[in-house]
Amino acid sequence: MQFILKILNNEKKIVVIVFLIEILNLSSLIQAKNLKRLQNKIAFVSNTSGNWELWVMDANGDNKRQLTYTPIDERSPSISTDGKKIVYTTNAGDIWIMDVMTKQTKKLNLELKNINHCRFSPDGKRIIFTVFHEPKMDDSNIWIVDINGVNLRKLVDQRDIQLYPDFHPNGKKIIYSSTIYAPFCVIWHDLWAINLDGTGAERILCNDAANIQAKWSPDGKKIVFASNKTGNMEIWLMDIESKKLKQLTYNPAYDASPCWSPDGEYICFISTDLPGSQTGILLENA
Ligand SMILES: [Ca+2]
Ligand SMILES: [Ca+2]
Repeated sequence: MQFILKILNNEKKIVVIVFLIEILNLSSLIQAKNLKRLQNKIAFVSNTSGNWELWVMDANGDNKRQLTYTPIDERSPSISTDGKKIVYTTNAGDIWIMDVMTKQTKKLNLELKNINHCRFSPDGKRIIFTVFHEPKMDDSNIWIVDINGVNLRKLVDQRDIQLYPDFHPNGKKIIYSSTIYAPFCVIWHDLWAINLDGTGAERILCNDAANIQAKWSPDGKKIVFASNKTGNMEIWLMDIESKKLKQLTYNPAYDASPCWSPDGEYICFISTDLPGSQTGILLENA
C-alpha cells in the first residue's frame, strides 16, 4: 500500500492523509481475520475491488480491511460506540448490521423501501435513517428503529426532503438536513434539530446553501457539516451556542461526509482533491 502524506497548512495544523483507492491490495484482507472490535477505526465504502464494499482502516490510514464481498452496493457505514457493530445501507434500500468479530451480517426486515443514511444511537440500541418515498422520490423523512427491528416509527415528517440524520451525543435529539421545494427556487438544505419524542423541531442553520451531513461533536458543542456556501462543497464547523461558522477546507474539490474522531480532536472527511480526482479520506485537526 502506498500513501501520500502532506502538510497543507502548518499554521492551521492541517494534516492531510490521502490514499489512492486503486492501490489497496489483498494484504489488508489477511489482517481482517483477527478483527474483533473497531476502536479508533474509520469505516468507509470503496469500489476498489470492482463493487462498492464496506471497508475499515486505522485512523492513520493503515490496515485497510475489506469487510463485505457482495454483488450489491454497500453505503453509509456507521460504527457503534462500543466498536462491535457496523450498520450500513445498500443500493437495494435495506439496512444491514454486521457483527465485527464474527463478520456475520443481518438484514433488518422493515416494511420500508428506499432506506439510506443510517446512523447508530450513542448507546447502540437504535438506528436513525432516511426513507425516500415512491413513486417520485421527491419526498423523504427520518425514521427510527431499535436494532432488533422493533419500535419502528417516523421521527421527522416534514414536507419534501429530509435526510442525513445524526444523533446528539446525549442520544436525546437528532440533527438533519431539510429542504422545502418551491417553484423556480434554488434548492437548499437547511440544518434542523428535533427531540427524539418529536418535540422541539428547530431550524439551526439557514444560509442559502446546501448544508448536509451534519455531525455533532462528542461534547455536543459544535457541529461539522458539508456546505456549498462558497460555491464549492467544503467542510464547515458551527458553534451551537454562538452560531458562529468556521470554514475548515479551501479545496478546489468536492469535500464532504465529515465525521468526528471519538476524542473530538480530528475530523475525517472524503475529498476529491487528489491526483486524478479520485475520492480519498482526509483527516483534519478540529
Ligand atoms: Ca458489494
Ligand atoms: Ca418529507
